[in-house]
Amino acid sequence: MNEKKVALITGATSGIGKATAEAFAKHGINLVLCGRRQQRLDSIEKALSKQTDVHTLNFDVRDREKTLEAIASLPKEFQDIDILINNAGNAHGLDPIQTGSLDDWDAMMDINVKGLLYVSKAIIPGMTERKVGHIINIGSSAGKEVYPKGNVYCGSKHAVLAITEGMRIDLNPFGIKVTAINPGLVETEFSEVRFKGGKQAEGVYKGYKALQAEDVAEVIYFAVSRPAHVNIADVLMFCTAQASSTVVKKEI
Ligand code: NDP
Ligand code: 8X3
Repeated sequence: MNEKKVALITGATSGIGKATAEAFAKHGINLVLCGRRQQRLDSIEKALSKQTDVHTLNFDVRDREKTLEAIASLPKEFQDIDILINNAGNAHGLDPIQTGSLDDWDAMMDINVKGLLYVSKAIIPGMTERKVGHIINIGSSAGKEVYPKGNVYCGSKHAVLAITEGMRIDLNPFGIKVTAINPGLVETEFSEVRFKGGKQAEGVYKGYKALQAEDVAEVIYFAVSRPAHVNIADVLMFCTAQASSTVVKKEI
């Protein structure tokens, strides 16, 4: 019997997901790493296979059938997922509601909310059957506090928090832990995606030390490494320079 835990991480090709994969590999957790960029999946698999067993899955979480098929295709040794990190997601655009783009809105609701649900749908039945498991949903400070022009992204992350709380209640009879990790500003590819590679992204992390992906990964590992009777239900974490979604002390 394989006694090592298996974690499935969505959005493992960069930022918080990749840092979490690295932290888990260091602690010998076997990994199912998901994302759409195959080259990155290959190079992360190559690096982390030195420390633990790794399997990769390439699918877009917006595609319901592909998501369910990919997870159903897991080889036997990776099928029993102990830890699910629902991390894939991004902001798309930063516009007032009156001029926001329908494509951006679709992307945020389809990836951040519906994608999280599709992945969860594929994995929860195994957890309820085995009466064990830990689901960590990566929300955001934007899921607790709305900021100007954040409208739909904040809405998607408020939905993630509500879904997380609902999961915790519904899965309580099965002994499954459910955790919300809600970071503020983290220096990843997030702003490049939000601003579609545009110049605006360059200034986001300037003039202060933002959270690094590794800072969030450490908290995620802390949550998954608590004793069986302890569940970290909800974490809000900021860098020291950030006090709220709109208050950030910058030295410029
Ligand atoms: P990155 O842009 O660095 O990483 C996003 C990850 O999500 C990538 O691995 C990407 O992989 C994956 N992803 C995006 N869209 C899809 C899709 N349609 N299907 C499958 N995978 C997808 O950003 P972060 O690491 O910062 O973001 C990770 C999570 O953290 C997100 O949910 C984000 O909302 C949240 N967050 C981020 C904060 C920040 O300031 N950075 C703060 C608070 C929360 P690929 O492109 O290969 O598919
Ligand atoms: C990411 C943090 O403040 O850019 O969720 O929305 S923020």
